[in-house]
Amino acid sequence: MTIAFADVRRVEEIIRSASRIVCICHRNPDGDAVGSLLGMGQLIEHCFSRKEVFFQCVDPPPESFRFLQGALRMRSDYSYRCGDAAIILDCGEPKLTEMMESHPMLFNGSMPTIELDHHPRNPLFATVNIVLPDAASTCEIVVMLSDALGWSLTPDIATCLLTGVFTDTGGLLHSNTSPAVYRTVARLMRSGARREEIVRNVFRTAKLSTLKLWGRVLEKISITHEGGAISAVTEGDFRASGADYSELTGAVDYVNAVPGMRFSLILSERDGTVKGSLRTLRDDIDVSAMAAKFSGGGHRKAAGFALPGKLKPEIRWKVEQVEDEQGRSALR
Ligand SMILES: [Mn+2]
Repeated sequence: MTIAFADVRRVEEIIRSASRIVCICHRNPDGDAVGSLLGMGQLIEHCFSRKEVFFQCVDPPPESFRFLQGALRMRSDYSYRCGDAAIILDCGEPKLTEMMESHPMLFNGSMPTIELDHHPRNPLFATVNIVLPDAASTCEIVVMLSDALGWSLTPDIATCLLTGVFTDTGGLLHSNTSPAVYRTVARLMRSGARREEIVRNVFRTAKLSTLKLWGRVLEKISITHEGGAISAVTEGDFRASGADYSELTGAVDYVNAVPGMRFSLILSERDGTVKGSLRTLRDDIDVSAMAAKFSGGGHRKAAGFALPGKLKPEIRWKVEQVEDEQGRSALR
């Protein structure tokens, strides 16, 4: 897994020629999106003191990532000026930026764009596309690129990047945790990444509202004929628990813990959209193919989709009449 030399040079050229650089990550940003966005942008600031860098995302960073340096600089109101270049991070497809209508210049070739991503079916929509499906996280790619360019990392930047490496591997537990991931972790810790800070803020902190939401998710698990563990979260569940949408992240790994399942799925409802989050532990199941049937995508073992609509609760109760030893009928 390497970045082509020609791409490294093209990235260098685009960054060198731009006076303003906007870094963009996907909506509902996760740890890898926030980490790679802040890591990449602040690397540029650290290496080129004269460049202006913007951190753009249509949604604010989830609270658990606000301890990262630069997180409070994330905005949703970037406006294009001449001399700009864009770096798009962790976006498996352009629509995940939610900027296609508001900022067509990002997608029609009228400004130089660089895309750093690890989603396998990425349509390669930027001027330079560094898309490595074998990378466990986009942060891993940012580290490779930075090293190829001879840039230096600060402890704060290394902490941003290690956050994405940790979250996209589920704390180094998912099957995508390759030897390269451990090398990247070592590389970042040598640069001063504060591992304990990430563990405390991201993996060992859960708000009361999050725990209540997860309680609802776990309560509602059901097993399908196809061997799936499925749960669903309605808008009512979000309201009742006081949780916001980002707090659902991670719950699917618990649903996926049911032994013997082929896959797990959490359906969730927000603003007229039903989102599906799919996981599997099995090598012979490709959940990204399942997600693709609903116009979604992702990785073989972790994928998702979003469809316009609402969740319709369907509760089936069956009344079965049985007779006890005395021949009396009873309802069971
Ligand atoms: Mn990612």
